[in-house]
This record gives sequence, structure tokens and C-alpha cells, in this order.
Amino acid sequence: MAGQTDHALRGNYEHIRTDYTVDQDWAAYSADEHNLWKRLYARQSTLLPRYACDEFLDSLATLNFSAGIPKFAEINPKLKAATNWQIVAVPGLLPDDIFFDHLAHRRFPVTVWLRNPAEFDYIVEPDIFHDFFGHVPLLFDKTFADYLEAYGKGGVKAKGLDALNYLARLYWYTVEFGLIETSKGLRTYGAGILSSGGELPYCIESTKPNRIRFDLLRVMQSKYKIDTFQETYFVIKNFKELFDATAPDFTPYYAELRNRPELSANTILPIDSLVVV
Ligand code: HBI
Ligand code: FE
Repeated sequence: MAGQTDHALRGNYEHIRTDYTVDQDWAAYSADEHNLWKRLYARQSTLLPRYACDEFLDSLATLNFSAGIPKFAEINPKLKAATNWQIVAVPGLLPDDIFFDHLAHRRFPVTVWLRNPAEFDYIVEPDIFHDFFGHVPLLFDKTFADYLEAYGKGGVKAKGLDALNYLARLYWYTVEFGLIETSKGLRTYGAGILSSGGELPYCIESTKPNRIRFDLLRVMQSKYKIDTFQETYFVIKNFKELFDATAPDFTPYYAELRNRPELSANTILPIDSLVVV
């Protein structure tokens, strides 16, 4: 989930280590919280087969955390064996540079607190359901995992080049809200969608949003909405397309982007290649 401003964050940042990690106090989760997790998981599971990409579904099928809030320590050995990633417990949103540094070292920050029942359908800040259910299954996919590490390394560099806003857009339109073409039609791989009830059908079936084929600079010049369904989705052919896009050094891209106008979230350019549902 994209970073918000630092004030009034929900998490408890009192006991953070220098890298902002904390311990997951699994015993502290209440029965009600485990039950809310179960309900969230069950609701998403009814929707996933029609809208999630196979890489997500296949990975989810090998994991077993439908019964309640998972223990990070239990999933980490499996994740390490699969793609040498680890999840680290954090109190919530992190400063961009800390976040990027974790990704650059194949550590994915997962929030430890769970939303309250009134937020069953929508939450502004990433909670453990968004982070774990939405993001963790794809960390088991080698190509996607490599993309995330490359993204993190790019972010560490972007900080110095004052280009974080461009990278935040790339994260938003891929990792959070990306669509992918498959032999079965359009599917999503975006964590912000996969962990959301309403946006899963919307992103694939609604005629309202634009769906534009992925183009790196086009994505990085496009603003996004944080509190409504997306007005535009970008569509990739496969994860290798994402990984290859992050291979070059981005410095010249940032120079080019500074000469381009920022685009509103619902812009369509004549050069855009549209995907029609
Ligand atoms: N912190 N914990 C956490 N999770 C995120 O997804 C996250 C973040 N900080 C910043 C951020 N995402 C985005 O702005 C990235 O594009 C940097
Ligand atoms: Fe997220």
C-alpha cells in the first residue's frame, strides 16, 4: 500500500528497532480477531478463482492460513526456501527509504495489527490482512520476487535522485493494482485488489475504468487515487515484462519524466494501447 503522511498512523511505533521492525505478538490476537481474519479470508476466497492470476492462486493453495491470523515465524522457512524472501513484522507504514531498504534485501514488511470489523470492506492504511493475504502469496513466485527486490534497489537510488514519487506510482500501478493478461482473460495480481472485496470484480468487469497496456514511463507519470476504486489499471503480459522494465538504470527516465506533464488518474493519451473488456 502506498505510504501516507507519518502523523496519526494507527500502529504502535514505540518499540520499533532501528529498521522499524517489531515482534509479532501472536498470542495477543483475540478470538474475535482470528474470527474476523477467517471471515475476510472466506470472502476473498469466493471471488479469487474468477479474478486472481494463477500465480497467486497456485501459491495460496500451498499455504494454509484460512483458519486464523498466521504466525510469521511459521511461513518464513517456507518463503526462504522458495525465493529467499522473509517477511518482517512492522507496526504499519514505514518511511519510504526504510521500506525500500527492506525490499532491496528481500524482506517484506507486514503490518502486525488487524482492522476492526467496521472496516470489513475498506481500510485506508495497510493492515495485516492487506499485507499478508494481498502481498505474501506472490513472494513465492520467483520472477515477481525478483522484480520486488529490483524495485527496492531502485527505490534506494531514487531517494537520492528525489524521484520517489515516480517509483511510488510504479508500485501502486503494479504491486498494488496491477492487471495481467492470461489465456483465461484479464486477471489481477495487485495486493490492493486481491485483499479488497469490491474492487476484485470491478477491476476486471466494470466498463468504467481505463485499462492501458503497461508502459514504464506512462505509469510513472500517472497520478493515482488512494481512497476510491482505480480510474486506470495498467496491464502487463507477464511478470518478466515487469522485471525487464526495472533492469536499466532509471536515472535517464527521471530526467525524461521531469519534461513530461503529470497525468491525472483518468487520462487517456492517443498513444495509449487500450485493453477493452
Ligand atoms: N510501508 N509498511 C509499509 N508498507 C508499504 O506498502 C509501504 C510503506 N511505505 C511506503 C510505501 N509503501 C510506498 O510509498 C512505496 O511506493 C514506497
Ligand atoms: Fe500493499
